Amino acid sequence: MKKTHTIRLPHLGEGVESADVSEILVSPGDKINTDEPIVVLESDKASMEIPSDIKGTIQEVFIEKGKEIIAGDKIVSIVSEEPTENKAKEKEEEKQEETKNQTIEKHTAHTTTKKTEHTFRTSPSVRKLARELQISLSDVKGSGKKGRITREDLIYEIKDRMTKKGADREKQEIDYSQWGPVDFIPLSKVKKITGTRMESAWREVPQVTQFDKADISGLNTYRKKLNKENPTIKITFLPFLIKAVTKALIKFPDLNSSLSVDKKTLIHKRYYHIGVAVDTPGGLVVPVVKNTNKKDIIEISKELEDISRRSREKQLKPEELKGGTFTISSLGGIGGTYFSPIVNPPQVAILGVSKAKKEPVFSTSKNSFMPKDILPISLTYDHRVIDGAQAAVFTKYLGSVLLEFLQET
Ligand code: CAO
Repeated sequence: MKKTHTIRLPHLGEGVESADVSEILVSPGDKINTDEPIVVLESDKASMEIPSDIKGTIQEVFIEKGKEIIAGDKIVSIVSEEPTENKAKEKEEEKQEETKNQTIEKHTAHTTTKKTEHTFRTSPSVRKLARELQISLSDVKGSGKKGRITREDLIYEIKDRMTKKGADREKQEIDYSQWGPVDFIPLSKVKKITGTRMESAWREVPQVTQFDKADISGLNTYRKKLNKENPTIKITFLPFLIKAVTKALIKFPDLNSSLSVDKKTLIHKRYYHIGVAVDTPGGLVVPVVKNTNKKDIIEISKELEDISRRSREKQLKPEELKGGTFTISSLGGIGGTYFSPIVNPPQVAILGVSKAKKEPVFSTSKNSFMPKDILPISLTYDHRVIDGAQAAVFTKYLGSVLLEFLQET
């Protein structure tokens, strides 16, 4: 049986005699559920929503936006679709609680700017459920009008938490000792930091590695000559690589760049600061050799000797680890043929260098194989910025620059 109910403005709390209608959320003909808001009121101390305690269809709206109303005034009439007597009592209790909450809010509104549970827009039943499940409403994203938290929003938050909890459970420590003896080795601070950076670089940067070989026979002869002329310093392959890479970066500025945060702009850097991966007992550190376009092989060699020693002695200043535009990771002193280094964001490329070896290379002019010093190089690049063809052209050009050192001998 259908029944018409009139919703009146309840008593708003101590000291609040009236309120202005700031928003009317329903119109005649609208279907409304219990707990759904009908109107938003603003008093001089607080903003509050008046929910319906009846499920039905709005028949008439008695209030006007901007007008003041007082307790007892008619708000709307609703034609109910089912008997509501049993539920009405329960709803009345919740309504009283809501009014109590609003009163608390009113009292705290001028005393603090911190949001309390009462300041979030939601229905009493959602508020009650959140309280029972010990979920703070500040953690729930409201999808309703003016950020109102609906029952579905709360359920979504609960599901989200349950999924996360499930994932955490999957990550639970495995008891490896069940299969044999184990030792627990705490990671060094540097290793932990490197791990986090590598993880995010791997996740965020779509990276590809281009492998190539460079003939460094001439460079090696020149290096030996320089070493003889400068007996107080040790000149390895690395300073030559730094110089050659710098020349290549000047020619291909995309590789000496960073992507803007909104990923819409490429920032070309017109300075050349090369990071060098140094293996230390505490883990990997990457000090930066600055302005490599303005330094010669001897200056870079001295600087490399100094920073690799201070890296191992943990004597680097934080400034010396910043500002790199490109990185070189050399495992040439150790061995291996090729490896794929990981891009060091916000840089967009990194060069991996492996151990040079004598290899037979066919000479068409001599129509025979000649022994050459061949350096394996691997360029890993951010594929959002650099295309495969660009990377291949870069490594080819780098090879030609390394070959040019032949002319210096
Ligand atoms: N091919 C052949 N020999 C090489 C070479 C190469 N590509 N690179 C270096 N060598 C030789 C050097 O000439 C030197 O030999 P001599 O003593 O006969 O001259 C010897 O190997 C040792 O060199 P080095 O490694 O001490 O010096 P470097 O300038 O080449 O490198 C540094 C310096 C700091 C980069 C290096 O010591 C280092 O720490 N490398 C490890 C970097 C690393 O861990 N990268 C991996 C990052 S990803 O996990």
